[in-house]
Amino acid sequence: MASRGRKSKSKGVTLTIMVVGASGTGRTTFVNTLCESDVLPHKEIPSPSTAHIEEAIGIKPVNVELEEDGVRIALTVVDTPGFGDLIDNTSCFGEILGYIERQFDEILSEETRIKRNPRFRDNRVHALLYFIQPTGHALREIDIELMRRLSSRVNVIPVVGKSDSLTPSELKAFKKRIMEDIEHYSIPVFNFPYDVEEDDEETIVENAALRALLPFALVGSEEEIEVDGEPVRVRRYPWGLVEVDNPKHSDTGALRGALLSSHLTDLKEITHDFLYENYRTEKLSKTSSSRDSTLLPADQSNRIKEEQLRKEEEKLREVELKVQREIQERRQELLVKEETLRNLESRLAAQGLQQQEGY
Ligand SMILES: Nc1nc2c(ncn2[C@@H]2O[C@H](COP(=O)(O)OP(=O)(O)O)[C@@H](O)[C@H]2O)c(=O)[nH]1
Ligand SMILES: [Mg+2]
Repeated sequence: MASRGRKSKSKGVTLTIMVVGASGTGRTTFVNTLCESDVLPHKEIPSPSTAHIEEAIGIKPVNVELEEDGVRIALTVVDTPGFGDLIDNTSCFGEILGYIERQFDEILSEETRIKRNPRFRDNRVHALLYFIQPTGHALREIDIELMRRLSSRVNVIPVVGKSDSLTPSELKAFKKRIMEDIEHYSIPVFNFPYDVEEDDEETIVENAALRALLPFALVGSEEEIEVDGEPVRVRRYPWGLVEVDNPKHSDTGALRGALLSSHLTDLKEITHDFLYENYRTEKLSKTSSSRDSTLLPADQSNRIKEEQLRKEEEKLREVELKVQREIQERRQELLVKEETLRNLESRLAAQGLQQQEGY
């Protein structure tokens, strides 16, 4: 996408982010770090007697007002039950995908209403942060499967949670393996798409730099200390401090900037123009076969090409509908004329009969 997310300064924008991943990967802490306040509570460590409760709690979005670069952002954060908390992870996954699709369904039904509901809220999820455990190994099969399935419905951004558990060289190798897997399995994650021919130099450089950081190495903390009179969010260890916003320590600041500022508009546009549009087409065409063979482009630039193709197709469809409508109108006119003719004929015939009888 070409445009950078410069939005009008005063009006404010909305954004919805979802966090998904194994339990204990630092999702809740990250959300509180991003929002710079404790918006999400930490749940108790699940025990066999409480494990069933989380299932009943389900997915609850939380709203928070933020300001980034002078732009007011009404941020909605959707925390999800962690994989591994429950014995059956498929129900957990179904709940997450179900939530995302339900927001699409709501737009779909709102769009088809004759009278719009002025209080309608668009709750579509614009970015899903998929938390990978900092194992230093490779992606697990479940991560590959879940990211792949979620990618056709939402912008998936892979992140490594609690990345301070790995040394810089371990982290570098881990990131590399993860991206190799993502490429190998053609998982269409959000990769800061750009077009070398169409986009301006600044966008290309910025997007390429963010792409090179994938998966973002995150560090979260709920503790702030003062350094030279400035608040700094840190994790405190006997051997030193990890500063959340220090680019030498983590990619947390880079991800925040991308989500809340530079790529906010891109994420929303791709959600509406591509992901939602695909869902709508599938839903409306109702061909069950199209469901599993959903377009899963290996690269974001394919998404854009597909989007253009889709628009062409839509135009063609419109022309076809228009022609059909015209044919239908002509047909109606013809029917009316035929009817008039028949009436005239029968009247003439009746007159002829009367005249014959008159003689
Ligand atoms: N080392 C490290 N630990 C973290 C980080 N973020 C969270 N934690 C700790 O990991 C544990 C689980 O974090 P939590 O945010 O509740 O994970 P969630 O289950 O994914 O929501 C807590 O003890 C956190 O203090 C991090 O960036 N680095
Ligand atoms: Mg949590």
